[in-house]
Amino acid sequence: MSMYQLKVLDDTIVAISTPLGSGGIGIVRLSGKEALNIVDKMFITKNNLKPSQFKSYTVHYGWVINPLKENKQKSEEIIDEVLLTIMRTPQSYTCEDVVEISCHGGIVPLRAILSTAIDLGARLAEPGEFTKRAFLNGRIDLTQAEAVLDIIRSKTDAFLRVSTHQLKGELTLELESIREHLLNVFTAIEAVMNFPEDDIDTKGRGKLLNQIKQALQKVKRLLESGHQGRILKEGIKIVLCGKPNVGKSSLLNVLLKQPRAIVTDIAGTTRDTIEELAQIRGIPFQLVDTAGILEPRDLIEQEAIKRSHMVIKSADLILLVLDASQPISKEDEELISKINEQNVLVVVNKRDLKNQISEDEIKKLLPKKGMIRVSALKKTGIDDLEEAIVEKVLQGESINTNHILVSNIRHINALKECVQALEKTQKILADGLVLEVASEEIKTAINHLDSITGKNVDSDLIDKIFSEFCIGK
Ligand SMILES: Nc1nc2c(ncn2[C@@H]2O[C@H](COP(=O)(O)OP(=O)(O)OP(=O)(O)O)[C@@H](O)[C@H]2O)c(=O)[nH]1
Ligand SMILES: [Mg+2]
Repeated sequence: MSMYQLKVLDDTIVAISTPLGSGGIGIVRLSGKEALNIVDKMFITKNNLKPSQFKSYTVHYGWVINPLKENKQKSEEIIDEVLLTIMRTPQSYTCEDVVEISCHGGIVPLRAILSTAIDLGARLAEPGEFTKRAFLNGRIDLTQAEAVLDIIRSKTDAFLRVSTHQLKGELTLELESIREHLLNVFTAIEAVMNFPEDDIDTKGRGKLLNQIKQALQKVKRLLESGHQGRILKEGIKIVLCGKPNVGKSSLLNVLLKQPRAIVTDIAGTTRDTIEELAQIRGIPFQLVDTAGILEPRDLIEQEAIKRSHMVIKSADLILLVLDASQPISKEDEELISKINEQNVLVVVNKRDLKNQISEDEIKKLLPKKGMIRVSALKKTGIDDLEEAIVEKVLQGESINTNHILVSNIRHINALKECVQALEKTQKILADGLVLEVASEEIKTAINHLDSITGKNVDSDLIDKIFSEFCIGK
């Protein structure tokens, strides 16, 4: 057990756990040894029972009072009418005694209850401190704590599903099974090292190699899922670019299913970049419309061009919009040369008009980029466009949210390190080199796995992870 886990958790924390604003219900949550004693002093019921007498998992109706206000009539001490939920240690969110006070969801009652609890000896919780206690008390591991944050922040149903799997501990289970595998190899090598007289022969090394290979495959599979996991978590930035008047803004509106950007037949309608979030087949997208202007006529247009260039560079996927009713021009080609290195999907718009652009031309100018014909005006070809976008983003794979998907960059980095260490081990064993070095590498690989679950991380990292949470969680 690290120093960190030995840190005493003997103070009692309190926080407002619901968003600050008006709502039907607001919740103040307390956790710690003194939680029940503190609430005893600030809660009254008709039958005069005290919260410390209540059974776990029971709910009680009553009033929160401020016992510290002196010389007031009893009615004036009352802060709010509340329901009290009791969850006793160890079966609670934090594993400690937890009391939730559900009051009316307004800033004033919430703050008054909070400050009364603080006056009675509770300490204002740090961001994520309830979840941190659940981790330090061993109820959840780090991947599960991180899943809590992912659930709160998830932008799509698909990512919510991924996160709930992680919260249930499925990633942990997989990591544990890999760890066990490696531990077996480690023990086998250590045994040989301790009894050098029965040094392993080629056959023995082969067996160990095989086990390392299996573990490596599992780690790599997890790592590969990181691509999809990241997409579901972070979303994809799609930038619409093209000459003026080709229909970029019209297309943005169609994809958003709402008339967000101004559309006119005047070239240079869009000047500022316009950004909106959209969900296409469960994947979160940030759609960005840009100005089509090529030759600035004034300062505003100059700035517009600068902004377009900037977002184009940061795009995960560019939709290059062309106007089917006009032959490809020098301006189009100029633009193409600027984005050719990036991930591009060609969208030939205005397919309702007489076509002037052939597939061969596009293939020559933008080899292997993919092309789709649509009409933003008539809203045709949009399904195919959405499919092509998803295909481009997922590179032909489909997302299965019922599998373990690694989505956290911290996990991905640790898995990469683990792969490196295992590949080194493989090489050492295959080349018949010193076993000591191999066992060191396996230890390194195991340590990286342990850093994911939180078995082996330093306290600074833990503090950093939980500081990203909101207060009250
Ligand atoms: N016939 C036809 N017209 C379209 C289509 N899509 C857009 N338009 C028209 O083309 C004109 C320009 O559309 P916008 O969406 O403003 O074009 P843009 O690319 O955003 O132009 P800038 O903002 O100036 O760069 C408008 O008159 C649209 O109605 C289409 O699929 N078919
Ligand atoms: Mg526009």
